[in-house]
Amino acid sequence: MQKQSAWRFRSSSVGLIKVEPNNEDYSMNNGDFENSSSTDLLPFGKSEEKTQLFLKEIFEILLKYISKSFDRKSKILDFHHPHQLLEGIEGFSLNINGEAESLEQILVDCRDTLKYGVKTGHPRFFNQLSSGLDVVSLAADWVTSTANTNMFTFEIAPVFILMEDVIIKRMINIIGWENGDGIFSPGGSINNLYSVMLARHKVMPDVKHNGLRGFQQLVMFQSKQAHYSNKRPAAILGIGLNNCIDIDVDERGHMKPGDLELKILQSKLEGKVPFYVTATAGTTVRGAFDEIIKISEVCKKYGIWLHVDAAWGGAVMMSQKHRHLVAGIEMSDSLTWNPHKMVGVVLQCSMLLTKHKGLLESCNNMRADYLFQQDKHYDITYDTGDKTIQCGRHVDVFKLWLSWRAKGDKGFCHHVERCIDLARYLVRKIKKTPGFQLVFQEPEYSNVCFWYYPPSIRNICDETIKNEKLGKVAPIIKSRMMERGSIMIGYQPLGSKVNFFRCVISNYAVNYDDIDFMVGEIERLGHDIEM
Ligand code: ABU
Repeated sequence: MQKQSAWRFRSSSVGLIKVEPNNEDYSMNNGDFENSSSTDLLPFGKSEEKTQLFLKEIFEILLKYISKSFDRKSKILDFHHPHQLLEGIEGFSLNINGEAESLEQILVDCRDTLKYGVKTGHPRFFNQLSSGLDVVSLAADWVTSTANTNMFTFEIAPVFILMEDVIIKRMINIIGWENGDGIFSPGGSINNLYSVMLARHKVMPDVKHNGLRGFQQLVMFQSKQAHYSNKRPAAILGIGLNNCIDIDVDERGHMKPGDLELKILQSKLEGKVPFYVTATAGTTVRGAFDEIIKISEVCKKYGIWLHVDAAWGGAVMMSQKHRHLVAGIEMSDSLTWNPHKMVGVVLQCSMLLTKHKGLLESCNNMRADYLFQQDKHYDITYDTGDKTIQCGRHVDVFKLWLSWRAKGDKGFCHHVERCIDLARYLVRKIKKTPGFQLVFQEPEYSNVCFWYYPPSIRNICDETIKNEKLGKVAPIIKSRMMERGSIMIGYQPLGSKVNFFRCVISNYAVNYDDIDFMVGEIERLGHDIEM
């Protein structure tokens, strides 16, 4: 369906000016997008003006969306079921029918795409570890996309490659390693995979050329509450999920070092080679921090690689007040950190860091001589693409670099401390609000896990029946949240705990009123649930 754009632009001696649709100049100077197509834009149409008008219109759409994202009166989402979106709503069609559409339609498509999406920057979006809409890193993403380059060589991305080097060196310093290396990749799961590859390459470098046949069976370990991506490398790398051993956690959700040592010894008795342990800094559901010092002592005793999955919790390194949560992090061999989570850099921005300089290169290099020529006229150590498992690699560093420039260490520190303060406020609120119950008493980070008991189940004496009913409450409230579009919070079971809400605070736009609103809204949406 064709729709009209709200604003037009025309050129003048002072540049492009915005013209309202009924302005008399409009018909003469508008972009006439209805009768234009992509071939009227650069480089085809030789029309710099048309290109500018089109992009200004896109910019207007984005500005409106950004304002709405921060507006508490606007809905977080306008929920529709998959079949409704596929069938088309108010003319919004997902079909690719092979025809070239007008630029007017392209603008409408952009507007509709945002309209039916989720405003993850909204201050009442608590659904994921990554939330918020950081304006500086958003600007960086626009700059990055405009540069549209690739991170494999200094030759085509000189500034971004050096920025990556600068950021990696700064992180090595913050962690407390003497030396090291790192890479940005598409997310924490890939970086956890990298770390297993490095650990295996260190202990069995010949696997790279000869494959696994003839080598002893490797075994790796992580806590029962570690992120699932810590296990997937076992499947990908031929280690096998059965050789990926879960370690028990204590009542705070911390991996038990004693159980780790026991299971390492068991694997050795079976003739296997324990080679890799993941400690988690900020577990996905409850935000627990494994005790790195104790785990590193076990790893050191048996010569095992220690990886810290700090994708979520690594941001505490920016705060003197909370850094104690990752005490001993300098004893790790590698670390994953996602600035797109707690410090709010726009997606995606994730890095793998290791203290073993040169290992990424020797593990992954393929020496493709069409790309990584050894006889270039500049320092080819900056052709970092051969350290990765990718070829093409998106520029993710600039979002973090620019954000750090704009906010400084202090800005990141405030971000983490504010989110943790808000979470503690929510804990206090839950403790004193009837019908709410914390799943875990004293959260370490900004994850707050809780149940809501509707009045109809509060007085049930049989705990089994009560629990069974309780497990159905969160999914019902979640569906109502999404239909109303007022708030979003995730839920899940964990071990023997039935479905509970996990509120995560990582958005700097959240304030104390939003926390009050969340508790009130859950009550409004759930008080009448009868089972
Ligand atoms: N990479 C894990 C993120 C999952 C979450 O937002 O809960």
